[in-house]
Amino acid sequence: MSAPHILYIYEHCPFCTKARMIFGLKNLPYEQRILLNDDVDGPVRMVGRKVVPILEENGTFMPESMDIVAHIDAIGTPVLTGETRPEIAAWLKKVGTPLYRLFLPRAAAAPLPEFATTSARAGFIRRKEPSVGSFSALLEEKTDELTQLNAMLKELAPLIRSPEAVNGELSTDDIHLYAHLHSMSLIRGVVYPAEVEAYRQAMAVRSGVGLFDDIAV
Ligand SMILES: N[C@@H](CCC(=O)N[C@@H](CS)C(=O)NCC(=O)O)C(=O)O
Repeated sequence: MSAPHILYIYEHCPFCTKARMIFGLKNLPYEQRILLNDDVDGPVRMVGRKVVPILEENGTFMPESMDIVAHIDAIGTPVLTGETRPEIAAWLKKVGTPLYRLFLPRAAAAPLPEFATTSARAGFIRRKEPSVGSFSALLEEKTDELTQLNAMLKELAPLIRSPEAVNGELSTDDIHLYAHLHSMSLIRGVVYPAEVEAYRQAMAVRSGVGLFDDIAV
């Protein structure tokens, strides 16, 4: 029998990482369908706008990553039962700006299925480059953003209570944190302190969402 859930995603999309993670954390099967980045009609037909992730369940469609996470977690015994911590939210907020600036040009260059056609890749570059400035400058090996990111990872290390769950028990903080670290894994030159590295590796296995380390630019 085919899986009762279909998830429409882009591989580079951090919100999609969040939706994918909950299936792995709960050990539930799902079918993943990767849309081309310039496929407008597909998502519009499903949810009325161009957006991913989209969850299909019994012919109905649900957007919004954290709604999908909550919906799937409610099946059987929930796993995201731990408390969240404000210091994790604060760290995620802070890291967002340098991460986004370094991540976008690398996503645009990566061999990802959502960019399998020239028009899909070109459209992404056209839409995203104005928001962060020249992609080529941000692809330099040494940038202020990379220095900032590495300093911030040193601050994250002591906040990690266990490689299995940032707060000791799985919570939505793990969903947000691993989605950030997953995006970060596309950036070459990032230095992961031991605690962060242990967490990344454990969460990759537990969530079933593999890191981009092998294709980092
Ligand atoms: N609030 C939404 C945001 C989803 C989102 O922004 N997805 C991006 C991809 S990372 C998207 O589909 N953007 C429209 C586009 O690429 O044209 C969620 O949490 O699921």
